[in-house]
Amino acid sequence: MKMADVKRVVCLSGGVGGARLLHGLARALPGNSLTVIVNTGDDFEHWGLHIAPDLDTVMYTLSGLGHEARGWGLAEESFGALDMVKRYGGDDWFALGDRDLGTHLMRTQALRRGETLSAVTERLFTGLGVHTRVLPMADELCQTMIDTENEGTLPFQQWFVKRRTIPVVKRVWYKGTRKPAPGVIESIAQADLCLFGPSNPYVSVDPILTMEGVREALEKKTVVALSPIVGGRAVKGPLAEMIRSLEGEDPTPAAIIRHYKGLLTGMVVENGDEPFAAVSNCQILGTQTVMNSREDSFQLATKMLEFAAQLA
Ligand code: FO1
Repeated sequence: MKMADVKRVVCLSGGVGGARLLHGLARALPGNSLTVIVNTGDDFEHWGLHIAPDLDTVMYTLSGLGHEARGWGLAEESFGALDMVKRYGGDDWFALGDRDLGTHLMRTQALRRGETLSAVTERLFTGLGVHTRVLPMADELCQTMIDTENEGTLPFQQWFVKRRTIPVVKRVWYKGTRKPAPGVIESIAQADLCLFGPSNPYVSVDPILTMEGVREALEKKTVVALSPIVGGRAVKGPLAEMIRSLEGEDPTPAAIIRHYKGLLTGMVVENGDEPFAAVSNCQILGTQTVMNSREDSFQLATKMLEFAAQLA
């Protein structure tokens, strides 16, 4: 397929790395052609509010309001409310900023009056001037649960933020709905290309794949992933250790390809990583994949789209 014939693209995404690629994809594609399906397995209730970290990371990144270096939260932020919670002896392990709180208040209020997560997500994105179509993977909760070696089962944020990913992971599973949000299956079915951001397979992409019909819809499509492993290390987060503990393998792009069990048509890997990505029936493009600027994201998105189009 020629790039000019690509009309609809779907990208599955987690938080930080995925959001950086999305920024480039949104720039590289004509308006209305990109649909993003975001992991909500990280969602949880904190201080009585519904927090959706990956949706917010995508929203803040696409709107240009995000904290570039940290990857999550807002760039211009203060933590006065958090300081007060600390003084009262409340839960202070999850850093909600003062401006960020506005997002959680609006979302929680809307959910309590019966609006769906999809509907409030659309309203919040539009409010920040983001017109890319972004769908949560589900309207109801489906929470990523981590079985650890020494500390039992922890909900994702307790393991990731409170325990700083120290407890060794034995198993990852998903508790809650399997019903995808409206538009999820349809957007995949209508897509010319499907992409996976450089997101952690176990805690960012797999939750989306467990939604009913998602894997089956993707099996009919050209699916290209951006490798979250570069030079034998995770670009961000605990993925390398998870591959070791969950698969008993070294962290390589090939381990990620095998994990998806035949779902990937192609993978984009870092220059030099091609020999570590050799798995039959999966085509490889080696290029610069680490995104240190908006220009890097745009260049990488363009190359990934051209590669995927050529495989379609
Ligand atoms: N990540 C942290 O490591 N520590 C935090 O205190 C923290 C607060 C936070 C607040 C709002 C938000 O949207 C995200 C936040 N994150 C924080 C990031 C987030 O929990 C993780 O990066 C994702 O869930 C993993 O994709």
